[in-house]
Amino acid sequence: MERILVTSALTYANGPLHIGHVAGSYLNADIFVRYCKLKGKDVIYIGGTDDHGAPISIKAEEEGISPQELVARYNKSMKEDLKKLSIELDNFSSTSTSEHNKLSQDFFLNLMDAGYINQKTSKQFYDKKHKRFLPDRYIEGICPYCKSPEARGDQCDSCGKLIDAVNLIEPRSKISGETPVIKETTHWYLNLPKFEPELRKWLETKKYWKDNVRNFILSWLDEGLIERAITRDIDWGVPVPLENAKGKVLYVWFDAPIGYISSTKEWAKRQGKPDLWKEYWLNPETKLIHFLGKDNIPFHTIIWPAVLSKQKDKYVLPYDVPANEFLNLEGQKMSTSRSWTVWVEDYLKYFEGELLRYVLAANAPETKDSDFTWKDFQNKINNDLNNVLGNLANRTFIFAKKYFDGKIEEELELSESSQMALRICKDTLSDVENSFNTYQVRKAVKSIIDIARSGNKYFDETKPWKEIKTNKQKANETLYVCAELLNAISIALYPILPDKMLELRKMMNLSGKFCWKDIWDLQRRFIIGEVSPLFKKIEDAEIEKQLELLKATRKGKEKMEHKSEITFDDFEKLEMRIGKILEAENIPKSKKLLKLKVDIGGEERSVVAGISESYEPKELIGKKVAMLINLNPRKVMGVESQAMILAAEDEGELVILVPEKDIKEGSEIS
Ligand code: B3M
Ligand code: ZN
Repeated sequence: MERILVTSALTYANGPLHIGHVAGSYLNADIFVRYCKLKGKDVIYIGGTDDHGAPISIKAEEEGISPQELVARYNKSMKEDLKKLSIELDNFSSTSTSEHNKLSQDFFLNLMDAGYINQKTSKQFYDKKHKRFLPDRYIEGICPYCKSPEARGDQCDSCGKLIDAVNLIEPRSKISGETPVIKETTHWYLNLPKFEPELRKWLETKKYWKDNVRNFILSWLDEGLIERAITRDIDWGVPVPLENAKGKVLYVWFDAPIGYISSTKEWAKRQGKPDLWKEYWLNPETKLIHFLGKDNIPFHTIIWPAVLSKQKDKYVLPYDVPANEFLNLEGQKMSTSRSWTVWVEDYLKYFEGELLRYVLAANAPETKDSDFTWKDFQNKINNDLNNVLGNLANRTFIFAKKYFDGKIEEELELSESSQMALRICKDTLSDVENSFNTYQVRKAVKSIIDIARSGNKYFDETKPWKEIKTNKQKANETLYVCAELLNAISIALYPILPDKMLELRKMMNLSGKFCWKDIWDLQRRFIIGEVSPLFKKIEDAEIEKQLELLKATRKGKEKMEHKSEITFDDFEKLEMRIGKILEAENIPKSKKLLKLKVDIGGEERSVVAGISESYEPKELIGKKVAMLINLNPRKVMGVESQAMILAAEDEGELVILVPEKDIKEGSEIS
């Protein structure tokens, strides 16, 4: 029997869930799973947190807590956030369980027995100050391929290439910031070149994979596979199960995908059928589908199938790997370290979870990077959901309640335009099926909203508000056709907006059990029950608030750049006094400069100040301000400046410094 096993990339448990995770692999997987369920397929959805690796131990060290505490915290918070977004995994596990440790060690030993692992001594970076090796993300430097300055020891985020840390240009230790030394260490390597012919043959059968995924793999293979170390010198991870490997752990990317299996095992146990996982993983008819972001492609399409294929048990290999590209935020690359992201828990303080599902689905980074902007969020909710879909439901229901006591009769004899409206809907639904089957969520969303759009047009053209006066049946016909469209939409849009569509069906007294079979059944009456608007408009002020919050969190995270220290003697050289502005005027042809005349205590100075974008000349006259008066005089646009006004800058706005109470001009500042 065909079974579908869907996974979402296991998220590093070093921070809470953000919209990049949702758009990258959770939402698209959830939508696909919900669609499969609509179709009555046997599908399970598995995921969890990736608890190992340098990002976790670095973060735990920073916070002064154990890695175990850290991962438990984020595993819990992610689980909660996913639930609030109606992302329903059958099991959400973590890779720091003992079951997972054991399974990963078995995987390693099986590969070793099969002759695919070699032990080698190699050179590695070592931090002398902290007396430890620096694997992967413990080291940063310039990418040897694309020259990005922020490459890490294992991978470059800019070009996606995997990196051998010793090839980094200008390497520096992430813990001490110092240039590391090179030391010898022993590791175990996966002999990828030995897999190459088999992998190529297997990939030949994957012509149906998305182009972005295939291209990525082909370029990888063409560069030639090399042996990859699958062990590390750190103390957080799955211990290498060998006598001579004390203190070494498995590389996080070796054990992480095994987490899909350990999570499925955990699920089976929870079902009270501990062997049930085998019916998925050890069944050649299972379709194993990994949803993930593009930076995870090589691990899932080359290393993971290689590892899976040499186990004692005969595991199914990935059937498809529908990788997404990246989601940017307001035109810039998302970055958690720079706080340029939207955390799900923050989002949920202001808006409903399903609205985010809609916008991320409509704008999914399926074939190229896409951009999340708050303005687009507002537009999509207000236009597609409120003005188009919400409006169709609202006008149909209100009309039915007002003139027909909520009862809409079926109509067998339909006018040309009614038949046409139904035909458009039916044709579009088969496009929608095709889109869902091929993970093209954006297209599916667009088609479904188009059904609602054509429904509104049909409503406008048939004018039931006119017909009701002369031909009640005609008015009923319009309502009947619109109700059929709404029924179809409620099922087709269920994978994207499950709770909203349940609400919609409740208003129409339709079954709350969603099933694709019920999408087309032109033989029924509808009874409209209690109705309320499905969506409400998002106001400009709500969006401005989000933009402000985004800017504010980022500002807090920006590193302040400091100048080098000076001595007190240096400071003493500055002569600063309070000056009173006597005159102020614009300097012709200059956008920023004002010409001022200032009294610094019985002596007048001419000053050029770059503050005209923040102040009008006349508001300055009479003000007392802080000034530096012994800077060499300079000519600016033909005017001599004999002193400087002190001002502070806040997001481009200059604010002049004034004494806290009125004091004499000429008073010295110290
Ligand atoms: N944790 C990388 C990531 O979160 C990694 C995925 C593991 S999937 C088995 O993007
Ligand atoms: Zn690069």
